Amino acid sequence: MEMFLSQKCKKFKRVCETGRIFKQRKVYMDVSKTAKKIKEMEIRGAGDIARATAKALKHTAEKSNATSVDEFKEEINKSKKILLNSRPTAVSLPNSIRLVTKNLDRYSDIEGARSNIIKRADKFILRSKKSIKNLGEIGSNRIKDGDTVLTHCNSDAALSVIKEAYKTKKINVIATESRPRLQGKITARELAEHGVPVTLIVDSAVRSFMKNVDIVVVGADAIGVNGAVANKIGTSQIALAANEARVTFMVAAETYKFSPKTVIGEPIKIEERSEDEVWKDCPGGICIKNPAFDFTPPEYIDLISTEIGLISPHMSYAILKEEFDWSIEELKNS
Ligand code: RUB
Repeated sequence: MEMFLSQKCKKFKRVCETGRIFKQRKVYMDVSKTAKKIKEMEIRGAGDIARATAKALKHTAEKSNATSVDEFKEEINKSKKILLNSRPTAVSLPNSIRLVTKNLDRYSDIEGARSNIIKRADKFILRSKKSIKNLGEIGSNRIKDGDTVLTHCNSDAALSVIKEAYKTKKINVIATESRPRLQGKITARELAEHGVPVTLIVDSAVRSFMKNVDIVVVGADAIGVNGAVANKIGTSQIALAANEARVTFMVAAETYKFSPKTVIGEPIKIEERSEDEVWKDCPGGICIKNPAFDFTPPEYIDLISTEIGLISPHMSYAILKEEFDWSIEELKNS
């Protein structure tokens, strides 16, 4: 009889364990879906990537069936890893994780840890949206009535500056196509729907048009401690053409686009995407390179419009110090 009971007990335990693993897998399934969407660019643009990341961590916390705080922390850490592997250049992704999971180690009970993640994720998403609005208002003051603005790719931050300027000034926008994924078409459509006069040009036409441009406004995926800006491939060529024509070059970026790890010498990684994006049925014997981003050196950047004001790229260290309260030791170990 005793043996029979212990066998039943073991079976019951196995069923419970399988159920727990299944529920755990379900938690990761949601995070994996978000990571896949980011990788395949269904979710794209550094700000959207950051907000989707915060939302995915919030869902992990909400859905967790962990039975101990250590198990909960393990689930969050695993979710972090899945998300981190999705796209390498947008520093907004690790920054969003850093801000949402901050202080997690301090919690010794599941409910405390859970509500900390949920609150922080909501706060980050709200703050991110407010930042875009604020930097738009600030940056728009640099656009004058009658200006022609050139923008590249599709950036919510850059569009916020442009749309804010359009509220009170007559402006024209030139949007570049942004090969190979053609995000410039999203920008052109969005501006046209907003009523802003917009002209779409191919990327190679930038220098020809630069003589008609008053100000360039682009977004950022990451900004290094030296003030260099990583943004959609082609941005640095536009900066070069703007510099030659003495046209103001402004970057619109929330402060969570600054990269803390560059302070300790970690380089910003430029994502290399599939060659299929450039030429799907490419014949043999041809090598295709498809870097998604490039670096614009600080010398070519006049201003960065952030939610806490207009800054010179040379102020990057100060922004990093103010935004993220880290020590060098912490950065080395994170
Ligand atoms: C998008 C891109 C955008 C920045 C900033 O590249 O380079 O300029 O991400 O965007 P991709 P936002 O399409 O490859 O993601 O201001 O929306 O954060």
